[in-house]
Amino acid sequence: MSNSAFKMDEDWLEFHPDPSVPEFKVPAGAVDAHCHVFGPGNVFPYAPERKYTPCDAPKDKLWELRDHLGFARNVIVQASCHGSDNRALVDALLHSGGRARGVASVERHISDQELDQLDAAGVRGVRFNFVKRLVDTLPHDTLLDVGERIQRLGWHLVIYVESPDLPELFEFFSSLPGMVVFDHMGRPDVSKDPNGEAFNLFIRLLRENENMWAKVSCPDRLSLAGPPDYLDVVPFARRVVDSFPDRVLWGTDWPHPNMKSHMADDGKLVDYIPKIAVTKELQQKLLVENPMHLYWPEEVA
Ligand code: 0GY
Repeated sequence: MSNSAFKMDEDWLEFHPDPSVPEFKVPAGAVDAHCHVFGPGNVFPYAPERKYTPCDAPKDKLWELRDHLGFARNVIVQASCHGSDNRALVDALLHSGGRARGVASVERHISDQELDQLDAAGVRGVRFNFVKRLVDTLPHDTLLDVGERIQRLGWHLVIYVESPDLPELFEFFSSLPGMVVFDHMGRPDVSKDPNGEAFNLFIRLLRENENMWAKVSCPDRLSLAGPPDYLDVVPFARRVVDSFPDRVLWGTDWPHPNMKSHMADDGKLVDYIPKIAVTKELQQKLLVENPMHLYWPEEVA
């Protein structure tokens, strides 16, 4: 596949062309709660300030994957290559037949009216990126300001941060208003002890702050052992699921931006789920109840 308006990075790994059919059957109504749409670049240009140029990963491909894996819904998360231009995200939400909700990126000067428009399209949260290779400036002030302003809409914050940066950000994150979701378990170093100091701090953050949730996603990104089982990530994700069964989400992370070691087979990623959520009850919470509570609360009794 090639971009019509943008040339993807030389070392870009494209999403898997033919993912396997998962052996694990996700429960009815399951939500893929972390995935992206990219472009197409000739319709929705990538942001000038982006740190990478991806391959196009348009909405129709995402719907195909959703159906192939057996999911019912998607939560589409704005990625840094689109900056704070949420048009590709909004377009996907408006063409999802109500089966996708979104997490946007916004600038501090966004108006209440613009926030209302995003809300009408299906946005339910705002993402702030503290991963230094992906952004030029860290968003402390904007986060506090926007974090307060989105409370009237019932939205939540999504934070992408890496484990080495958590100690200095711990107090700041603890002061944030409303619900806060951490991407990819705060990116632990899985060569370390899942019960050691670094991951204990992430667990403590969630234990001390009942407003905080975690995505137990991206074993492919975190693993040093590699595919297809990503066994070195399992103890970390299991610990989070077992400790906070009502505050965890799971997503494919399709189209897996910035993967360098390999490209995940999305079907195998689904087969990873029962290793980290080991009972039917935990699977139901992880894949259905929790994401429905956060993204489609009006449909939950
Ligand atoms: C992910 C992870 C990555 C990229 C982004 O916004 C982004 O560009 O989130 C990454 O490079 O680790 O969640 O997609």
